[in-house]
Amino acid sequence: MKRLQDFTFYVMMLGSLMLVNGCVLQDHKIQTPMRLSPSQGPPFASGLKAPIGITDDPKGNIWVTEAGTGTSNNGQVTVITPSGMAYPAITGFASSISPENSPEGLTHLLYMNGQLYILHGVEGKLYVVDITSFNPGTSAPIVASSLTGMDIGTFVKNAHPNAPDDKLSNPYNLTFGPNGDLFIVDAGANAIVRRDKTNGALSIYAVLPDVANPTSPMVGPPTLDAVPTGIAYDGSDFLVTTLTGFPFPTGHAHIYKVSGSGSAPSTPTLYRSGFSALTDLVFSPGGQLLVTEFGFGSAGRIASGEDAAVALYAPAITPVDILLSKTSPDTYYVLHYGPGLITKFTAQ
Ligand SMILES: [Ca+2]
Ligand SMILES: [Ca+2]
Repeated sequence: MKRLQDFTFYVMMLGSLMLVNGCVLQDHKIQTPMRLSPSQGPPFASGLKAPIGITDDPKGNIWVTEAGTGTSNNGQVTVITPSGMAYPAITGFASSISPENSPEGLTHLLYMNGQLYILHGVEGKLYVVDITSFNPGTSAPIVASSLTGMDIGTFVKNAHPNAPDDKLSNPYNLTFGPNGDLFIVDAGANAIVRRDKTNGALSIYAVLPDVANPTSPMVGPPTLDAVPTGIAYDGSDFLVTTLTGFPFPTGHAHIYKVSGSGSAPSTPTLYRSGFSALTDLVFSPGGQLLVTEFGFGSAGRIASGEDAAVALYAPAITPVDILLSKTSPDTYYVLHYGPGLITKFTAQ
C-alpha cells in the first residue's frame, strides 16, 4: 500500500490561486471560458525537470517548482519573465527517486506580498522566501541550503488524520484562507492542514474521505484514498480537487467543498463528481471552476469544474497546474509534468 501511495505522490500536483488578486488587478472580458485557445508557436517555457507547480507575481513573472531529476539534489524554483526568459531562482533542493522510479521533492508554491511559499513534499517542509529584491537575469540564485524550512510533516504524521492507514505526510498544495492563515492540502495524509498566520501553529482543518473503489474486488482495495491535489478559497468556502488513488478509476474523481467558517474538523461535502484524476483547479473571473485532469486511462484535459462533460482543451499532456494570470487579461498558464513545459492559453 505504501508503494501505491508513493506512486500517487508524484502524479499529484498543484495549486491554488489568489482569486481576489486575479479579479481586481485585471479586466478580464471572459467571465466563464467555454474554450481555451493555445498560443501559437513554441511553448511559453520548456525543458523543466519534473515540474509540479506555478504561481505568478504582480510583474507577470511565472515561478515554477521543479522536483528535479532525483539523481542529485537539483530540485529548484525557476522564474520565467513575461517574455519567456527562464532563470534559476532557488537551487539545490533535495530531489529523490520514488520507489516507482520517478523524481520527487518540491511540490507546489504560492506568491503572496513579495514572498514565495514553497512546499517540499518529501521533506514535509514549508519554505518562505522573500523575493522582493530578486531580479530575474541579474540576481544570483538563492541556495536552498541557506533556507530554513518549517516542519509540517512531523505534526501531520503525529496527528494521523488518515488513520487507520499508515502515518504519511506529503504537503502538496496551498492557498490562503480565513484570517490570512495558510491552508495546505496534504496528499499523503488526505487532509487539509491549517497554519496560523501569527504564530505558525498547525492544526488539522478537514479530512478528505475515502471513496468506494468501483473496480473492487478485481483491481485495488475496497476503498480509495482521496489524495487531495488542489485547493482554492472563494472568500467563504474552500474547493478541493482529488486525484483518487490507485487504480485511478476514470470518472470517479471528486471536487469537494469545505466551509471556511466551520469549526475544525470541517466535514467536506461533495461539490462535483464525474472527473478523472484531478490535479488542480482555479476560479475563472466569474467564479466558475476550471480543472486539470492528469490522464491515466483517458487523455488528460482542461475541463470545466462545474460540469465534467465540458472540455475546455483536450487532449492535454499530463497537466498538473492551472493559473489565471494576474497581469494579462483572459490569460491562463498550464503546467505539463511529463514533457516539462508551460503552455499559455487565451480564454474564449
Ligand atoms: Ca493553480
Ligand atoms: Ca484509505
